[in-house]
Amino acid sequence: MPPWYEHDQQTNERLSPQQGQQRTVRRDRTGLRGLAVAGSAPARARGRCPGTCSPTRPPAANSERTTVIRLYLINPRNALVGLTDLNGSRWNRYRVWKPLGLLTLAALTPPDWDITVFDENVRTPDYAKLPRADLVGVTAFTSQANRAYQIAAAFRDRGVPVVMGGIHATMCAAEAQPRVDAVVTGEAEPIWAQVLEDVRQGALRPRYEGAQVEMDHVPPARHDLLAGDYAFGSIQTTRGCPLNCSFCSVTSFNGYRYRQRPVADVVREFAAIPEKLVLVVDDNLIGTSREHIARTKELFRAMIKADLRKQWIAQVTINIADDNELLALAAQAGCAGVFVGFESPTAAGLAEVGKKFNLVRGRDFAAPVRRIQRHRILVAGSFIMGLDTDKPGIGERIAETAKHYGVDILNTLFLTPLPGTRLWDELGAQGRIAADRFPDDWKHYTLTFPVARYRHFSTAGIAQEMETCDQTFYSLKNTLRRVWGNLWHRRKPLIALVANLSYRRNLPQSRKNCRAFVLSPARPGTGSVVCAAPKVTSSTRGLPSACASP
Ligand code: B12
Ligand code: SF4
Repeated sequence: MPPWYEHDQQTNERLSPQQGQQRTVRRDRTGLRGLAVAGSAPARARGRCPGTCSPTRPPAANSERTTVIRLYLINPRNALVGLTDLNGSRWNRYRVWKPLGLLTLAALTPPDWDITVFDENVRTPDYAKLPRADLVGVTAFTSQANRAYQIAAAFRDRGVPVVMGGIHATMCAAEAQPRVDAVVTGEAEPIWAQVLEDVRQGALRPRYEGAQVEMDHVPPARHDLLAGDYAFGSIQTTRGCPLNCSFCSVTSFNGYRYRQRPVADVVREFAAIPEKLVLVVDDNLIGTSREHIARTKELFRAMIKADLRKQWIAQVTINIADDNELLALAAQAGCAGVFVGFESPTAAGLAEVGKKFNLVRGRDFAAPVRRIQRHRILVAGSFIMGLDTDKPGIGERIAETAKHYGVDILNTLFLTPLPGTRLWDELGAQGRIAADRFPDDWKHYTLTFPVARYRHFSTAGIAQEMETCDQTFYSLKNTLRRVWGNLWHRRKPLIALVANLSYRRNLPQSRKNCRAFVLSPARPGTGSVVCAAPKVTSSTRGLPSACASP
C-alpha cells in the first residue's frame, strides 16, 4: 500500500477486491479536498509538470482521511436535446435518453467511490454549490464537445481533475487533451479501473487507451443511478459493425467485428431496468449473418421465457423482414418499434454511402416494412440528405419515398462529416467542410445543420430541401392519416402519436435554428484539423448491414 493511504479508522472498511485498498482521500497542501494530478490547475500553479510528462506523485505530508471518494459523471447538454424543451411538454420525456456510456462506467467503478451522474439534458446543476468532487468524468458526442470543455474548465479552475472519454474524445484526442487532465480513448472497460487507481495515487496520466473488449467483460449498467426523469431505459447487447459506411463512426470506434453479449447477461440486465420502455442501443440488434440471427432468436426466446414485461425499440437491418420467425419472436419479446436506415431513395445514393446491403437487395422496401408492421412493430425510417448524387427536389423525394414505404416516423438528417469517418477524410481533402471553426462549430454537428459544402446545393438550398421534406411528411394531413392507420391496425398507436407529435412540435424550433445557421457570417475555412480516427483493429467479418445509425 502506498504510504499516503491510511486505514479508514472510522469504518475500518476494506476496499473492493479490484482495488484492494482502504477508503481514504488526501487533502493537498492547499487544503483543497481532492487528489493532486499532473497537469491539473493547482498542480500547474505549484509549478508541477504541465501534464504531458510522466506521472506526478502527491506529497505524503498533510494527509487527512475522509470516507468518501467522490466521482461526478457528466453528460453535457447538447443543442439538439435542448430543442425538446423538457419543461415545455411532457411528451418530450420520450425524447431524452439515458447516457448509457456513463452508467456503464459507473458499473466499472469500485464500490468505494461515491458516484453521482448528472445528465444536463434533463437539468444542469449549479456545480459550484455541490460538494467538491475528487474526480469528474465527462463524456461527449461531437455535438456536445464544447459544453464538455466548458464543464472541464470550470472544475479544473477549482482544482478538480477531469477525465474525458467517449466518441469525441477518441476521435479528437489531440483537441481534447489540453482541455482536460486525461483523455480515455475507445471502450473503457479494460482501462477505467487503472484511471481510478492512478487518481488515488495522484498519478493520473494524460492519455489512456481503451480497447475493444469481449462482451462478457461488459458489466450490467448502473440503471439505479438515473431514475425518474426518463420514459426509456437503455441497454446494449452487441458492439461493432462490419460495414464501415462512409458517414458513420461506429466501425472506427467499436471495430468491424460484431460482438454479442452472452444472452443470460442481457436478460438479467433487462430485468433490472426500472423503466417499462427500453432503447436497445445496438447499431444493429439482429446482425447480418446466419449465426448472428440465430443468436438473436436465442436472445428473444430467453427474453420471452423471462417474462420481462418490457416494450423496447431497437436499430435493425431491413433483413429482419425476411425472417417471419424472427419477427414473431421479436414481437413476443416486447419489440414495439425498429429504426431502419434506408439512407437514400436512390441506388446511386446507397452506393455513394457504401450501404451496399440495401443496394444488393435492390428492392422496393414497402413490402418488407409492411411485413414488420404486421407484427404490430412500428418502423422509423432514417434518410440522409446532401449526398453528391442528390439533386434539387430531394426533400420532396425523400418524404414521398418514406410515405411509399409506409414508415411510421421519418428522421432525415444532413450528410455530416463526423470526425473519424471516411466522409470526414474525403470532404476534408476536398475542402468541403464548411463549418470548421473548431471546437466552437462542433455544436453544429448534430446532423441538423448543413455543415458541409454540398455538390448540388447551396447552404440555403439544402436547408430549404430539409424544410420541404419535414413539412411534407409531417403535414397535419399526413400525420393524422398515419396515426389513424396505427390506431386501426392496433400498432402501438400511443407511441406513434407521441413520436409524431413531438417531431411536429420541434420542427419550428429546428427550422429556426437551421435558418440562423444559414444566415450566419461566411466561414473562412481554416481547415484546422486536429482529429484523426484510430485504426480499426478487428478483422472484417460478415455482410454489410443497414442500420439507422447515426
Ligand atoms: C444510443 C445512441 C444515441 C441516443 C443517445 C443516448 C445517450 N444519451 O447517450 C440518441 C438516440 C439520443 C442519439 C442521438 C444522437 N446521436 Co447517437 N448514438 C447512439 C449509439 C447507437 C449508442 C451509444 C451508446 O449508448 N453506446 C453504449 C455505450 C456503453 O458506449 P459508449 O457511449 O461509447 O461508452 C463507452 C466508451 O465510449 C467509454 N466512454 C463513454 N463516455 C466516457 C466518459 C469517460 C470519462 C470515460 C473514461 C469513458 C467513456 O466508456 C463506455 C464503455 O466502454 C451510438 C453508436 C455507438 N455504437 O456508440 C450513436 C452515436 C454515438 N450517435 C451519433 C450521432 C451523430 C447522434 C446524433 C447527432 C444524431 C441525430 N441527429 O440524431 C444525435 C446527437 C445527440 C447528442 N447528444 O448530441 C454518432 C456520434 C458520432 C460523433 N462523433 O459524435 C454515433 C457514434 C453513431 C454514428 N453512426 O456515428 N444517439
Ligand atoms: S451506418 Fe450502420 S451499417 Fe453503416 S457502419 Fe454505421 S452501424 Fe454499420
